[in-house]
Amino acid sequence: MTSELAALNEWVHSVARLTRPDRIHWCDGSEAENQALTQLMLETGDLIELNRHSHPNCYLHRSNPSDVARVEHLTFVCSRERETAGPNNCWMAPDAAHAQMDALFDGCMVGRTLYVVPYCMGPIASPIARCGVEITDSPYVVANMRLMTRMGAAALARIEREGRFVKGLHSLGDLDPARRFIMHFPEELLIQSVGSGYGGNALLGKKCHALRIGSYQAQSEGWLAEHMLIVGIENPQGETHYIAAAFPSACGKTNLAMLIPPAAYREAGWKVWTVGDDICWMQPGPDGQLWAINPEAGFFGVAPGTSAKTNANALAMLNRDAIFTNVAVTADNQPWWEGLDQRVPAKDWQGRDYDPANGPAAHPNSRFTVSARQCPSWTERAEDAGGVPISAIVFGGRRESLIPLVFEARDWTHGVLVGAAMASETTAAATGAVGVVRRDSMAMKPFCGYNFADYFSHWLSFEKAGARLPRIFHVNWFRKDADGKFLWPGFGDNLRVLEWICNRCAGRADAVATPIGNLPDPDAINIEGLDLDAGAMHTLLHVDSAAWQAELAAIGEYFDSFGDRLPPALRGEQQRIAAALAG
Ligand code: GTP
Ligand code: SPV
Ligand code: MN
Repeated sequence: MTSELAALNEWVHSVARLTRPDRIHWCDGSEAENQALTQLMLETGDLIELNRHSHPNCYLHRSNPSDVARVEHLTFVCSRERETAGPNNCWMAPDAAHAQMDALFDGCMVGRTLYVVPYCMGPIASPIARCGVEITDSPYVVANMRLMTRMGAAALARIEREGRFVKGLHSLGDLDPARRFIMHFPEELLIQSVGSGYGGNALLGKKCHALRIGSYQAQSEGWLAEHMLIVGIENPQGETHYIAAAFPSACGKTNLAMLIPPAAYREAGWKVWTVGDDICWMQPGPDGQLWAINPEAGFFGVAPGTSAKTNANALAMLNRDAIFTNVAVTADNQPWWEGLDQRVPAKDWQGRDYDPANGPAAHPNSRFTVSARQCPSWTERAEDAGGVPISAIVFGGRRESLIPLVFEARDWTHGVLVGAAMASETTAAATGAVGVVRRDSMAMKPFCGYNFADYFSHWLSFEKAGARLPRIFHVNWFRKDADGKFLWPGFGDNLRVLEWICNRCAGRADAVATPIGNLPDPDAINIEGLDLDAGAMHTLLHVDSAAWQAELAAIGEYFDSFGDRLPPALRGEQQRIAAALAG
């Protein structure tokens, strides 16, 4: 055995001595292994087979009703110094966190199997990719990691070659929320999670590794780990622009990543290519551009609202080889959720006979897990070791008022301010109140593994000699009228806005300069064929100076919370815009 594998082996055995599993299983990612695990989960009830005619090889998992979303208040960054974690993270001293976690892990796998899950985040051959090993006692986690990452023998071979990997230790524990913690030790490249089997808390390659530990590594190594989709927009001339877009959880990344162009655009020859729907790792190439990979291999997407009308590509990939978590089922055992169609479900997400008095049939944060290759708009470019070049970075939030449909930052520093100042209404993707506007810088509030002030400085540092950085934009698909109805049709029609963005990148579209940034000319967005309310475009592109002055003051207060660590360039930018609005 090489010394690299010996080190991994030693770690696995030290974990086994603490957690005392009945068995240890090293995952190779094979089909035979997956079938055996599926069989086991059908026997234990962890999985329920769905209608094998309409949905072959699809399964339903019902999680513990207290364990259905990420838990930000139980998620910690345990850096040596509190200031390294910053005001944007819960912090615990590493020694205290280790003592607490060791007590919870003590004997937690008695009677269970310990699975060793080697995985690679990104194409196996990519220099931007990074490996990890997750130890877990949940076969559901193994099955999901197999879809979401490059899991098994190939990842283990890369680990053996490189000797470098992020360690993740996960146990379901007893699923009691009082004994649930998701701990990150960035200086040790270590993640420990106990008491939850849900997505981002338990599939440690995703938010824990690819974003929290990833962002920490990216800061010291000169790259970016972001909560962004990556999509290619090909125009009728065959020119493709890759766009990376950061929207908070449940704010439209999966939908935008696999958008289907409106009929007239399709007929004209527009195409949309999906590279990623949640996470983007990018680094400057020798040509000065930012090159991006999707570190994931699958989608863990929000089910409610997914329909033939809103996201036909998603529906098309969900009729085979998929895992559904906390959705409802119809009388003939097909998966169902609110917004799918007019059928009435038979059982709700908890397996009870459906009764509207109990609330939605599918949990609002119910999800599907599926291999990215099943998406009709998926592109082989997602396997490119070097990634794809990014033309535009787009920030966006869920804001019923104030924020225009689209605007463009004047330059990189302004763009970093636009990202840092982002705010959005909270959603069901995390526990807690829904619909409350909060600052969510770069959609990374729950995911940045270090102090936001240092993260903003890191973003600013990309502007240097030779850099050919993407243009930065902000969008808002969620403006509402006085009756609470969305003003913009959204979904496929968002391509109309992306068209303007691509045209700006290619130097083909005009813009109107305002204190908050550059907005499209009123007729620069193609609204042909849309049934918009009179005045909708005016409202969507209006800059309300008084309301924006209040917003800039609020952004200034938010920046105050980072004290002296805030980069002065951001403060200067905020003051400059505030003055321009007042003037
Ligand atoms: P995470 O996986 O949690 O990171 O979420 P996400 O950002 O990928 O969000 P997703 O695309 O799954 O969308 C979440 C919800 O927003 C779904 O219910 C969608 O139907 C809805 N949604 C997405 N795009 C639009 C849009 O353009 N307009 C409107 N009104 N709703 C949208
Ligand atoms: C999100 O909440 O942003 C998700 C789902 O993408 S989770 O994997 O739970 O983080
Ligand atoms: Mn997400």
